[in-house]
This record gives sequence, structure tokens and C-alpha cells, in this order.
Amino acid sequence: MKNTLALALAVCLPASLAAFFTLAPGAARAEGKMTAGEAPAAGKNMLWNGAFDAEHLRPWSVMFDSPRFGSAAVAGGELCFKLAEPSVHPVDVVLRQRPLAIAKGHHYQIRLKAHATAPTKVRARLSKISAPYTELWSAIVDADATAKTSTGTFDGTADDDSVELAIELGGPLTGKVPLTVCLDDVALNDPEFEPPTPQARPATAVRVNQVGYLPQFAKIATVATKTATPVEWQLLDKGGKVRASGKTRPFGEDKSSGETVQQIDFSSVTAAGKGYKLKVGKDESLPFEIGNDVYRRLKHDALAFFYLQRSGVPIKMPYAGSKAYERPAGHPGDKSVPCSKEAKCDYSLDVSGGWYDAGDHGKYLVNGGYTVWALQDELEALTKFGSTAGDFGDGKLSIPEGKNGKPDLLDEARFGLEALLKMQVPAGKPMAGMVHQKMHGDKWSAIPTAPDKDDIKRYLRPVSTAATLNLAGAAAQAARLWKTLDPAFSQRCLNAAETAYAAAQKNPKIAAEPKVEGGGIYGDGDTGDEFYWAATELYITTGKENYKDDLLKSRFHAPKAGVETAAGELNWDHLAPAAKMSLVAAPNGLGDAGIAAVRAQLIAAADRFLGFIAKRGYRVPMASDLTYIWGSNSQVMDAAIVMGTAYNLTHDAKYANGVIDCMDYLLGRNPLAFSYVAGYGTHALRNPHHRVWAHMKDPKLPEAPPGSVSGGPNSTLQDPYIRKLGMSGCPPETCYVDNTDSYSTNEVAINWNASLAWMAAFLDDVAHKK
Ligand SMILES: [Ca+2]
Ligand SMILES: [Ca+2]
Ligand SMILES: [Ca+2]
Repeated sequence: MKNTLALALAVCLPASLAAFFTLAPGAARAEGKMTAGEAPAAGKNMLWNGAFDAEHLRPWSVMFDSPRFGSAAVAGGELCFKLAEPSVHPVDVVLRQRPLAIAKGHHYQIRLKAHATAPTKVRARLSKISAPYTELWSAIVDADATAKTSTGTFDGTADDDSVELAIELGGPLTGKVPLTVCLDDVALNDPEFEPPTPQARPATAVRVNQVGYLPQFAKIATVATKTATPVEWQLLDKGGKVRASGKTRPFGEDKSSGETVQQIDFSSVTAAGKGYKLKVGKDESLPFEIGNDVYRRLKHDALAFFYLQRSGVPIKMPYAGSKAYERPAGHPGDKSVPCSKEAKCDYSLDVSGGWYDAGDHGKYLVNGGYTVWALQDELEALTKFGSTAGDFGDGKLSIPEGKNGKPDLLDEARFGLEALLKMQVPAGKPMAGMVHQKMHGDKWSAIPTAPDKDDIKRYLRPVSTAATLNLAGAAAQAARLWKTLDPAFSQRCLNAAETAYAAAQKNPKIAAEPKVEGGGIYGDGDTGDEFYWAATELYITTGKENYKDDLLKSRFHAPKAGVETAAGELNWDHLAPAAKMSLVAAPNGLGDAGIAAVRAQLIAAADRFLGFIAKRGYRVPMASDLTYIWGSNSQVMDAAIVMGTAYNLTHDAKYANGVIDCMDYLLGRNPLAFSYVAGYGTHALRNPHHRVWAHMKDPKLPEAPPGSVSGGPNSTLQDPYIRKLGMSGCPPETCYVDNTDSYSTNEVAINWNASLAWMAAFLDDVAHKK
């Protein structure tokens, strides 16, 4: 599953939908009925907090179209609406819980208890939460001074994970105002509903990076507390002795976490040690280390992910790290994969090898292109700015290419790149030089599915401009890195890149194909940045004037593009920052003034991220504190890469500290006190959405391997599992569950691990440079 829908769906949620619900009572498209009487509950309640016994209303939301119409509050274990003035439409006063997942063939029972100070009506309904907002069921209930329970039934006729239960009280439903109507014990019961396990409560209110902090850089923890004034903190060593103390720094309300927080800055502590804890009042943090080597292992483990994702080769010890990850070679049929009908071609290609993209078994050019760039840039940047590039040399990673005389990091990047090269349309065929957007099965395989046992037919999907430019960029960059190491491969990469670039220029507007079964879209509405990036990599590698002209002409090169689009917001579909990072890392002919402008843009983009960090209680570089999209952790990591590059250019510690803030968040300084990186931290990722690392589904299978990173919180809750969890309205940093079924919050992916690897290598490098 892919994060391509995130932006489209993220905008559909809570804005006023009143305009769409102007039905008078009786005009509903699927009128049902509810009968008063004490009919027993049939099945388990899918709604959360339907008894209104919590302090808060979550995950319900209440909307009054105008504050004049009244107000609502939880009191005495009920939710009471004070209706002050007549309103116009039933939906002018509405209570809703969303999103809910309705299953085909399930028999639902809707129940609610109501009473009111004067006769009035409420209207319960089940409806779709996106256009055309179809009502699946509705019924009107009379309320008066006697509390009555009413029940109705509804049969699911289709699977639908975008449904709400709403209760309307306004307009013609409302009796003589003012009146108060109270609701309780609202239920949507389903005998087949298995209540999922909620996200575990955070272990402690004192949230730290559970791995550790670097002695010479910032050390910040966040404390969730209702106290507004500074409170004392203590740093305890392993033996419980107080090694430092101070006062917290009040921060205030933090919308991203839904908490009031304070921060602890213990940067002045530089003494190395393991088993430190921070203590505030009675609350102790999870343990952590202070030391220069806290990222030594992670920088290699984050790359070990790629070996385990390899397709077409057996995964074996010693490279697998543990026998639990061994498996036979996956998808031997990838040696000859035919065109899909939509691809309109007549050949089969050998697209074996490469990495599986994520928890699924597809191969996707655009995500592969970013990933190869990030791995190659890691080495180019370390070589130019750092001192630890040698840690990725021959024999330094645990891979089969450990004795081939070539840097292992390049070997791993090449393993992915080789499969991308195979996706290019052969010479002599229509669209020659263009590149297939992706290849995958014609339906989704189950979880778990062993890659060697997957018998779903796989096809080449149509070509796209973005895929073609991704191959051009990644292969052009590879051509310079392999130039002396393997001149023949270098030349092959360069030929493929130049051919691809020319083909993309001829076919500049071929979009990714629309959604089909069995794979994600990875659509990209703007390939201007891909053209810019591909031209830039080709220029750096070849020095040819035509590429230089193209890159200089690009709107992504000029400052007028805006710093966020020109040099920030790095992602698989936004590669302008990648172009600029290559320009500062690799020698090229742009000249001092040209490079100075590029440097200035990268630094300005990093400054923008530092600005966001200062505004967030958990110090993440997120522009929004309302919406965290699918794969939100990748936004944190990709901002970190830009800040790391700014540090490389300036040696100003604030940028390295920005990268540290990002890593601290990933490794536990977050409202869940959870490390999104498996094997790192006391409470860490275990159950990603993955077809092999699916221990939760089959105890014989392994959990996530150490160093794999989850996509993380997704406030739009885009999978049925998390929609069952009653998390609607969750503060964005809490919209997450470590469960194999929650593909929209807990998948792993090659691009995300490439970014993590870059960050970890950077931090380990700066730790040893100081
Ligand atoms: Ca109650
Ligand atoms: Ca090697
Ligand atoms: Ca793009």
C-alpha cells in the first residue's frame, strides 16, 4: 500500500458538511426505524466512548452550525445538548463519530438512550463521509422526560471503511426551545466485531530518545504535564544517583500531541554513560545512553533492511542477521514479466532483482529512484563533508558483495538500481527509452505471503514521465560514482540515463496510471522537479551544456520558486532538493556564484524547518499541527536530510541539533513514548504491515528487523483497522498503532529506510568529528 492518497484524503475531514445535509426528516434515502424498549444489545459496540463516561468527548465530534443554537457538554455520564434557539436544518446540531468501517453481510444493531426536558426528536443515521455522502440508514427517535432506549437494525451490503454514525437534533427535529436533550449508551453493535487492541498508553510522561544523546550536541526531553510553571527535573545515572538537575521550560499547549507540555534541556551534561533516566516528580523516563557511539549500529542496521527486502535472491545467513529472516529467493517469475493490457506493449522483460518496495511485493520506479539517490547521496555527502565514508566501504556491511572490492553502500544501491534499469522500454519498441512506472501483481496478496510462494500474476504497468526521469536521475548519479570502479556499468548507467531523459523530453506529460488492483499509484502532479533533478544529475556527471541549460531554466532552480519547493520538502515525488544536495556534494561546473545560490537555498530551507521545530512541543519539523499524512515520519526524516546538508555546508551546530530533534522524535521523544525504529529503544516497533515480518499473524514468522522504520502517525486514519480503534479526532502524533493490519500508519518502505540510513550515518559522522 502506498501513501499516494494521503493528500487527497487529508482535506476531506472535518470542515462543515452542513451544506450537504439539508434533508428534511423523512427525505432520507434509506429510512429505517428504531423502536423504544429494552431490546438487549446484539453484538459488540463498534463505537468508542458511547456511554459518555470519559472526561472528554473523543472520538465524537459535536457541531452547531451557529453558536446561537446552543451548546453541548458531557455531565453525569451523559452528553446533553442545550438547544437555545430554533435552527434551520436537522444537521445544524449534530453529533458524529467517524470514520467507521461497515462490513458486507454483517448485521448491525443501532441503539441509543435519550431523554429531554420537552418533547423533541433526534435522527440517527449511517452515511458515507465523502462525496456523494450517501445515507445508508436513518431513523427518527422521539425523546421526552422519560429516558428510553431505542434500537434499530441495519445490514451491511458492501465493505466500506468511510462511514459515520451521526445523530442530528436541529431544525424541524427540535421541539419548543429552550430545551435540553441528553444522549447516553449510543451503540453500533456487530456480533462479528472483534474489538481491536488500542494503542498502549505511553509508559511515562517524560519522553526521551530511548536510544541516546550525543555528548557534544543538544539533549532535550519533553514532559506531558498540566503544570504551567517550571518544575524540577533530575538526571539519574544507572545507580539512581542524581547527576544533574534543573527546571523545566514551559511550552504550553501542543496541538500535535493534544497535550500541555514542558521541555527539559540537559544539553550541558556531557558525561558518557548508559542507563540514564530523567525524573520529574514521581515520573521517570525510559532509560537512555549518552555517548558518541549511539548511532554506530543504527547506521548499518538501517541499511541491512535493504538486503532483507531483496527480490530474486535467497536471503541467507550471515547477511540476514538472524536465521529468522532467511527465506528462499522471491518471485523467480520476475525474469519474464509481460506487459499489462493497459501498458499497450507486446514484450516481456526480465525485471528480476531489486528490492520489494514496502510491505508488499511490487517494484516502483519513482520510489526506487528516490531511494537509490538517497543511498548514493549518503556516500557522496560523507565523502565530501565527513570523515566516516570508509565505514561503508568493502566488507563493512553484511552483504554478499562484501569482498568485491567496491564500497558496500554502492553495492546495495546498485542492487536496487539494476532492477530499475531493467524497467526501461527496449530500443526498437514504441516508447523506447521511457520507463515502466511499476510492476506488481494483478491483485493484492494476503498477509503473510512468502515471496517465493506468491503465485499472483505480475505485470509491467504503463510507462510514465516521472518514472523515466527517476531512472535518468538515479542512473546519471550512479554513472559518476561507478566511473572508475566499474567503467562498463558506469557507461551502461549513463546511456540509460541519457536515453531516458531524451524520451521524457519527447513525452513530458505521461502521468502515472490510475488506481488498479494489486498496487499503489505513486502519482505525481508535477514532474517539473523530476526534470530539474534529472537534468542536474546529468549535468554534474557529463558537464554537457544542454543539461546545464535545462537546469538553469527550471523554475525549481530559481529562488522565486519559494524555498519550500526549491530546496525543502524532499520526498519521492519532490526531488528539487535532491538536485541541490547533489550540486553541493559533487564537483560540477556551476561556478562559485551558482553554487552559492544553491547553498543559500538549502540553508534557508533548513532554517524554515528549525522554525517549525521551535513551535512544536515534541520538536518536529512539521508545517502543520493539524494533519500528519501517510508516512509522516518520512517528512520528519526528509527535513532532517536538508538540515544535515545545511550543517555540512555551515558547521553551525543548530542544524545538526535539528537532525537530532528529528531522530529524538523517531526514537521515543513523542507522545506515545514509542520508538518507530525496530530494535531501538525500550518500546519499539514490532508489528509492521509486511508480508514476511508478520509475527503477529503467524508466530513462526519474525517481527520487524532491527533498524526498520515505520511510516508513523497518519491523522487521516486510512485503513480499516485503525478506523475500528475509535481514534477519530486523535491529535496527529497519536494517530498510530503498532499493528500489522494498520497499513496506513505502520508500513515500512525502502524510501523511508533510505532516509533513516542517511540521518543515522550523518549523526554518527558528526559525533565523531567534534
Ligand atoms: Ca453513561
Ligand atoms: Ca563491496
Ligand atoms: Ca514531482
